[in-house]
Amino acid sequence: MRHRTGHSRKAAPMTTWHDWAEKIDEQIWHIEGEPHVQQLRDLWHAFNTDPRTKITMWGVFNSGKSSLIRRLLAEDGTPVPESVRAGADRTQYETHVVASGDVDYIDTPGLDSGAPEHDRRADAAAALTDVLVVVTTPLLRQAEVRRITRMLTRSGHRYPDGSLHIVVNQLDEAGVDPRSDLAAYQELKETKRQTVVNALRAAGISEALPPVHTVCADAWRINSRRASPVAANYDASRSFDSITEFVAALHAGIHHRTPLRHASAVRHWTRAAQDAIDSAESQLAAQRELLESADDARRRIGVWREKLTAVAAACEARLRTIVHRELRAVMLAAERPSSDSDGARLQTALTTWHTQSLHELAQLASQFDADTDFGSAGRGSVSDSLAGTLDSVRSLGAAPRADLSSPMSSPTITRLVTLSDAAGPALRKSFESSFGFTVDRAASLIAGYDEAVGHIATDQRSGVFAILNRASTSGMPQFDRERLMSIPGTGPLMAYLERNPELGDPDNAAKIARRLKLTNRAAAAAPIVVGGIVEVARIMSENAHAQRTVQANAERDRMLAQLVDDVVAAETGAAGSTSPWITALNQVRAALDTHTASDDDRKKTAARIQVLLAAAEALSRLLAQPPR
Ligand SMILES: Nc1nc2c(ncn2[C@@H]2O[C@H](COP(=O)(O)OP(=O)(O)OP(=O)(O)O)[C@@H](O)[C@H]2O)c(=O)[nH]1
Ligand SMILES: [Mg+2]
Repeated sequence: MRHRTGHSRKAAPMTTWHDWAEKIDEQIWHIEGEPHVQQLRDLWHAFNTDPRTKITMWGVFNSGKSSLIRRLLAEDGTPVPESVRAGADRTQYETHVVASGDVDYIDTPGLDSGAPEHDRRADAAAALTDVLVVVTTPLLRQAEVRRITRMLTRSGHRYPDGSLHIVVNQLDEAGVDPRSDLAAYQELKETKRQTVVNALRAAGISEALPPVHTVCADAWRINSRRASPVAANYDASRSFDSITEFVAALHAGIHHRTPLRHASAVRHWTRAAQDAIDSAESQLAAQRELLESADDARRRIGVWREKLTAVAAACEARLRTIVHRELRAVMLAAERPSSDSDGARLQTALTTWHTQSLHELAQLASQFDADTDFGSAGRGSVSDSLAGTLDSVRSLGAAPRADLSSPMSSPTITRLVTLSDAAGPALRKSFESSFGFTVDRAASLIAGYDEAVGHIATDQRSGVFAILNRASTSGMPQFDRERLMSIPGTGPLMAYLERNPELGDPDNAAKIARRLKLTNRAAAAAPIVVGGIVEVARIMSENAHAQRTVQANAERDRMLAQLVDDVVAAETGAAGSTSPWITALNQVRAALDTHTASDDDRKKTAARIQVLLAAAEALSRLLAQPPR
C-alpha cells in the first residue's frame, strides 16, 4: 500500500496526482517487481515527510555547484561544513545535504564526468527536490544543453514557478573584468544570458522558461580554499556578482511549498516511469531473443524428430520384410514333407534386426548429440539429457551384438505374443477343414480317447500305439491282436477307436489333440511363443497344401499377414512391450521431448512480453496525461 502524504485526500489536486502516481506504481511493478517499486515509494515517502525545503544543485562537473552552496551558506550565516568543498578536480561522488535554516541545500556529483553511476545519482536527486538549481558556465556546450533538456523532459517538465533556476556561474571569467569596466561586464553578462536562453529555447525549453541568473559564486576563486567562508569574505565581488539577487529570487520562490511538492511527486513518478519504460524495452529485447532462439530450437528439434520417425519407419519396414520372409520360408518348408524347419531362423533374423536397428538409432542419437549448435546456444541441457539416453542406447545396441550367439532376448521369444482375435476363428476354420469335424467335436473325441488310454499302464502304451498305428494302414494280423489282448486295459481303447473312426489311429489322435490344444489357446487369445507362431504358420501351410484350393491358399496368406503383424507389433509397438528397440526409441523420443518441453517456458516468455508491452504502453499513456 502506498504511503499517504500528510495532506488530506479530499484536496482535489492531491487526489489527482496521488491516483495517478498509484497507477504508475502499479505498472512499474509489472516491469521491475516489488523491491524496486518499494524503493521508489520509500524514496518518495522520505522526501515527502521531510518538512524542510530541498534546494538541489545539479550540473556538469566543475560548474561551481559546491562553490555556490558555500556562498549561499555564507550569505545565510551558516557555517560551511568540511564536506562541501570547491576544487579544480572532480572530487565529488556523493550527494551531500547541508541544512541551513529551514532549507536543505543538496550538492550532487558533477555530471558527464564519465561515471554513469554519478549521473544516475545526480538525476535521482534532481527529481526529488522542491527547487532545482541547474548550474552551468558561460561555456555552455551543446552536449550540456542536451543533458539539461533530457533531464527536464524525463522529469515531465513539471517545474512550477520558483522550482527551477538556471544559474550561469563564473561570469568573472567570461572575458571582461568588472573591476576595470563594469558597464562592459554587465553588457557581456546580458549577452551570455541571452546565449544561454537561446540555446535552451532552441532545445525546446521555450514555454515557461525558468529564470536564468548570471552570477559569480566565487569571483577569482578567492574563497575556494577557505575552510569556512563567511559573507564578508565575498564583499569584494558583492557589487557585481548578482548573488544577492539570486538569493532573493530563490527564497521568493519557496513560500508556497504545496505546489512545489505536488510537482516533485509528478517529477519523481514521471522519471521512475521513464526509467521503467527503458527497462521494459531492454527486457523486451531480451525476451524476444529468448523466444526466437526457443522457436529456432523447436524448428530444429522438429527436424530431428522427423529424422527419428524416418529411421523408425525404415527399421520397422525392414522388420516386416524379414519376418514375412522367415515365416514364409517356414510355410514353404512345411509343404515339403521331409523338411523340419523351426523357429531358429526367425530368432536369428530378429536378433540381427535388433542389432542393426539399435545401431542406426545410436547413430542418430550421436549425430543429434554432435549438433554443436544446441550446446553453443547455451542450451547444454540437450546434450546432457541425451547423454544418458545415448549411453543406454549404445549399451542396448551393443548388447545384442555381443550376445548374437546366445539365446535371443527379443520379446517375441522371451515374452509371449498374443495373437489377435482374428487368429482364433481362422484357426478353428482351418481345424475343421483339416479334420472334417469341429473343434468341439474333437474335444469330446479326445476326451473319450484319453479316458480309454487311461486304462492302459503307462509303460505299455507306446507298444499298444505302435500296433494300432500299423493296423490302421495294413490291417491287424492275428498275432498282434493276441498281443493286444494280453496287455491289460486295451479293450476299451480298441472299442473306442472302432466306434469313432474319425480318430483313425493313435498317431492321428495325437495330431488332433495337438492341433486342438493350439487352436484353443489361440482362440482364447492365449499367448503363443514364437515357436507357436512358427507352428501355426506350418499348420496353415500344411492345410492349404493338403487342400490345394484357392480358398485355402488365400486363408494361409491371410494368416501369414496376421502372424507378421503380430510379430512386428510385439517388436515395435505392442503396448507394454519391453523390446530393446522400443525402449531405446522411447528414450531418444523422450530426450527430444525434454528439449521441446520448454513449451511452458515459451508460454511464460510470450506472456512476459505481453505484460511488458502492456505495462510500457500504460505508462506511456499515463505520462501523456499527467495530473494537473
Ligand atoms: N573564477 C571563478 N571560479 C569559480 C567560481 N565558482 C567556482 N569556481 C571554481 O570552479 C572550480 C569548480 O568549482 P566547484 O564548486 O568545485 O564545482 P562543482 O560543480 O562543485 O564541481 P564538481 O563537484 O566536481 O562537480 C573550482 O576551482 C572553483 O573555485 C566563480 O564564480 N568564478
Ligand atoms: Mg562539487
